[in-house]
Formats: sequence, structure tokens, C-alpha cells
Amino acid sequence: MNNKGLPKDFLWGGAVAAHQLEGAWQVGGKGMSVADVMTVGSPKSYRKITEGIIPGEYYPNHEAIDFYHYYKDDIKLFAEMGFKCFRTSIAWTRIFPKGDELEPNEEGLKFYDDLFDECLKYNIEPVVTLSHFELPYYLVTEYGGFRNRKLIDFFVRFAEVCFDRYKNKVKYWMTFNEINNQANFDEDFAPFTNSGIYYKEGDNREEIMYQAAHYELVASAKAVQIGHAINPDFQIGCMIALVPIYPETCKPSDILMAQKVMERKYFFTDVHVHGKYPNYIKKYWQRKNIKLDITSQDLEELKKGTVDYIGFSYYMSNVVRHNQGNDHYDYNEKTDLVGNQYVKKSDWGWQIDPEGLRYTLNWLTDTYQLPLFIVENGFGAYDKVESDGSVHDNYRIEYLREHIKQMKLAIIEDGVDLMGYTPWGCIDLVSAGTGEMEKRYGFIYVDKDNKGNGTLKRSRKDSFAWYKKVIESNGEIL
Ligand code: P53
Repeated sequence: MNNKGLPKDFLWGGAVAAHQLEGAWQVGGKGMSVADVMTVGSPKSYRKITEGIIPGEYYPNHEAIDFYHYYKDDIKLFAEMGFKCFRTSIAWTRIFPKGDELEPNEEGLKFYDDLFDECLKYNIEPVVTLSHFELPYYLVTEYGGFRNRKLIDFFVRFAEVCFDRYKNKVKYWMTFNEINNQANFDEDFAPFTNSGIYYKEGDNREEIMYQAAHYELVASAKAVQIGHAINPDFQIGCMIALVPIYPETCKPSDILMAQKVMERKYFFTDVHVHGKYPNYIKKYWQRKNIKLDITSQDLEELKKGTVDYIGFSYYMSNVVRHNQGNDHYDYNEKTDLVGNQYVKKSDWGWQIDPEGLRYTLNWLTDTYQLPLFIVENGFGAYDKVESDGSVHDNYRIEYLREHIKQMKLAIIEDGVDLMGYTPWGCIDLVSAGTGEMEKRYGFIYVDKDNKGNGTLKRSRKDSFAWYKKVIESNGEIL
């Protein structure tokens, strides 16, 4: 086993999602997606989800950074940094504008042909997410989003068209981005972005969430089977938002509480990897009287469609405490989540914990024994442009450096099988959570603010040259 540096073929790169950078929301036959009806929020508040487009509201994803028209320039900059791979998503609404069509939209397919060709020209391997918070809005209004079993077929058709069309251009795939965000069903953001679900008064939110997740897990498993049949070389992964949960103290009830919260948030991974529901979640549904539409055929599909690797995002860790009276160790984020005095926070309140990444890589390996891929990691921060146009983002370099150090330890000391590392938002883009442009992650600055003003001009931040060296030295020079 390798005990010196990183593997020679390690996939260094960067990650984005179509809706957060492409813009051109009505160009090339594209339909409206869930991202197109979300306004801009702030560090403390999620974005508003409106019913259709309301005149006078600002929808930052409509133009985003207009990657749709700038992609050749942007990929050239990625190549200059030495990217080995580039993670993006295929906007579902470019391929199936409404979502329930039988035939795909050729102009949309053509766009991604050109985009992938442009990557391959520089030997940049595309890494593609099929569903990254981009559900066709028509599937929400006409079908109720993933409340509806019909969505399985719509997704599978979309996946099959993409697999078939790009079978010689794309090898690395993921099905549903951060499928487990919706475990947090008390708020409105994750159910809408994950599953196209608006909750109504009186809805049993939790039951609806598990149902939607089930349909997505079945859809994912069917897609995996189809993908492998189209090209046996495909590597098809799941994608999980990994926020490790620590106990507040070594009190046994705190330890057990942390374990139960991990189960609640990560059972999705068990289904993707093992092809079946773990007992703890079945027991939980029984106790909560949660009744789901799960057929024996579904269970067969889950078994046959297990993933090849686990893709995950890592930004932060969280801490929980067990409160008295919570006899079943049920999780309520509002009362059970506590701060961590040992780590600092970003301006958006995300707890910065590089060692947590090593912990996470080890936990995933111990639990699932599959190759891993860090497909998001990064530091959302305010940047200041100096009078000469430079951006001195040493705080971002610091964040990434500390995380890469821990990643290397996990590989070199712990023997974790890691395919690659793609920091989030390698070029500034629209924040998923808040819709802000000024929550920046990029190595490349984009001149645009939270209200939509700016020239869209691209420029290199200090982190650009730094990351270029990191890749060149395969992680030796940090
Ligand atoms: P933003 C919450 C917690 C962790 C990751 O997030 C999350 C979210 C949702 O906001 O999302 C992922 O833009 C997601 C990306 C997103 C990125 O993390 O809110 O996969 O689409 O942009 C960063 O700062």
C-alpha cells in the first residue's frame, strides 16, 4: 500500500452545479427548474421559494455567471490550474424541459456534448451529477415532485438518455446530489431542492420525506443498472452531504444520541451501498407509524442497483446533546444541536473542522468499505478586490490547506481509498443555500454582487496560483 504521497492518478479538480453557474435559464429550449423560482436570501435566512415567477423579485440563478456562454474561457482557466477532472451537473430542464416528455431536447444535449468535448480537449475528466437541485418545475406543479411514484420513470428516462449520449465522454457519474439534506424536513429548503416538494398545512412532513427518498433511491438504483449495461466501465456513485455528528460530552446518553442522529442522516448511504434498508430505520418507521409505498419489486431494484463509490461533500461538523425526556433519542435540530467551543465558524455559521474530514473519511471507510470521492469541500467567504484587481484570499487557502493535510493523513496513514478531491465552487457562483453571489468559494473571482450588478469579468485570486502548485506537486506543496 502506498505510504508516501498521493496516488499518481488522483483526481484533483473543482466542482459546480449547472443551476448555480450556467444562467441562460430560457436559452436553448431550457425549461424552468426549481432553482428558477428561488429568490436571494442572506447569511441568516434561506431563500424564498415563490409560486412561479413573481415580477419585481430577483432570481439569481436566471443569469448566474452565464457559464452557458463563458464555458470555454472558464474551462481554459481550470486547465491552467491543472485540473484533472471537473464536476458539474446536467441541468435536467435542458434535456427534458418539462420533465415528462418522451423525447429529449437536442439543443440541450448538444450543449453538454460541447462542454464535455471542451474538458476532454485539456484531458479534464468530466464528473457528472444527474440531479443537483434542478428538478423541472413542471414536475412540481403537475405531479407534486417526488411525492409521486411517476417521478421514478421520469428520472430514469433522463438518466438513460444522458448515459447513452455521453457514454464515450463521461465515466464518473452520481445520481442525486446530497440526497440526505431532506432528513431535515422541518424546514422548506431541502424538501424543495432535493425532491420538488412544497409542504401544505397538515402534511405529515416526515412520512412524505421518507416516501420521496424511497422513490429517489429506487430511481437511483434503476439508473445504476442501466448505466452499467450501457457502459460497464462507468463508475456510478451516490452523493451524500456528510456533516459528522459529535456528542457534546462523553456522557453515555450523549454518545448514543450522536449515533442515532448519524443513523437518521445517513441511512440513505446504507441503502445506496448495501441495497437494502437497515433495521434501525424500519424500527423507527414502525414506532412513528410511518406508512410507505414500498413494493417487493422496489426492493429487488435496490438490491441490484448498488453504487460503485461514495461521493460526498464535507464543509463542517456538528455537535448534539441528549436532552432529558427524549427517551427515544429522536432528533430535533432546534433543541438538540449545540455549538462546538473547540472550532471556529465561517461568517455563515458553518463550523470549520479539518480533522473532521479525516474522521469522516475513516468513518465512511469503516462503515461501507467502498472507494470514496470528496466531491465538495470549501470555504464560503466575503472577498475584497484590491485597487489593482487582486484578491488576497489567504483565509480560503488556509481552509483548503488544512483540509488537504487531513485528507492526506487519511490516505497515507489510515489507508483510505480516495479517488479524488474537487473543491466546491472553483469559480464564484450562486450559493445554493442563500442565493448570494457574495458567499464566494472560487479560485476565480467573478464580478457580480448579490443584487445582480457586475460585469461578469473573471479574474484569478491568490488561491488560484496556490491550487495550481498543489495539483502540480500532487499535494506535496501546500
Ligand atoms: P452554499 C447545506 C449544507 C451543506 C451543503 O452551500 C449544502 C447545503 C445546502 O446549502 O449544499 C452543498 O451554496 C451543495 C451545493 C452548495 C454547497 O454545498 O449554501 O451540494 O450545491 O452550493 C455550498 O454555501
